[in-house]
Amino acid sequence: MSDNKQLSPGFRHPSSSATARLTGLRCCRTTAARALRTGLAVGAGLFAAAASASYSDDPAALALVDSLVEEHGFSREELLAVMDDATYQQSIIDAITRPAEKSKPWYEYRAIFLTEKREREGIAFFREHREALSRAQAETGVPAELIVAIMGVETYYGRIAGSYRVIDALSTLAFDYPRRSPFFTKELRNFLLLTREQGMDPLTLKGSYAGAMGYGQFMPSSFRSYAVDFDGDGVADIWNNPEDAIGSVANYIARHGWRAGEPVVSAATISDATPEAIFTGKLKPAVAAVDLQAQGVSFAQHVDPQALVTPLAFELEQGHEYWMGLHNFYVITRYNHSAMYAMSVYQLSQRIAAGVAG
Ligand SMILES: [Ca+2]
Repeated sequence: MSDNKQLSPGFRHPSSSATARLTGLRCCRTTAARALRTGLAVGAGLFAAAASASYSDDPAALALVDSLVEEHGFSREELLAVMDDATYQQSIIDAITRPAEKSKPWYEYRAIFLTEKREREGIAFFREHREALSRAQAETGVPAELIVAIMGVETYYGRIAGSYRVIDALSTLAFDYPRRSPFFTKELRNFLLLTREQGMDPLTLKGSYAGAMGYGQFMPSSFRSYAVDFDGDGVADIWNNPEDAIGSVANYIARHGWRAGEPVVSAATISDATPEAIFTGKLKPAVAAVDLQAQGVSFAQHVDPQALVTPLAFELEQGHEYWMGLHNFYVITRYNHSAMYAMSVYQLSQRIAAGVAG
């Protein structure tokens, strides 16, 4: 979730804290576009409407309020107050509609995430939170260094976790971005539910322009499914409490099927006889290792011949490097649906583990 245009848990669209922070123009909170939307952009009325652009008079927002009142027993007055405070942000629309960057080749992508600085900060984070990380690993089987690496790639270990109010991000995208309105309306609903469940103020929580929150950039639906109160104080605070963030990321990975002790990838070489068609671009392992061996693929590590793998070709400045992704590699892509994302996280995790041990 950075300028790599990747996704937050549960988020299926380009998003990223890093992208959000690159586009954090806060000058235009209320704009002519919002005024146009409200149908008041006539003469001086444009500025009057722009100055008070909230969502308490928006029919779709009112429909959401109705359903939360009816189905979940919310106070209508309280929800209307929230919607009145929720503010359209043109910069959020600008960020989500920005043309997707040309996807970077691996050698450029890894240069963003596999840096000495990120490695150094990861080692420090690991040492500082060793107790919580060990406990999370013991309870879930997810390696401590993997938990740290995910937070490192997502938010620089919680340091850069987004500066938009979540209520503004989700309201703007739910009610003023028709193409993704159903998705973001569902996330806004989950956000209002989770803040009530956790006793949090929906008007103060911060996140990315797409509403991804905290150290691990959870979308609200992911929060409600996977966030945990890992220090036992009664609240799952993935924004300010690294212990809760650690437990939550571990739980997310565990619940997506992590198999403790199994490898993630094997380096591989191919032969002249290996058909290019084995590189399907699919993330889910679907071919038995033994069948790939029959097509000239050699595995650098021992892999169960019957294990399903997915062949991966990563572009270097010259040529490619080849990897065979195993089940646990696929599990990492459940956090963010990209092979380069999963490989960056994995390789960062290995560097952090080596640094902590060394
Ligand atoms: Ca807690």
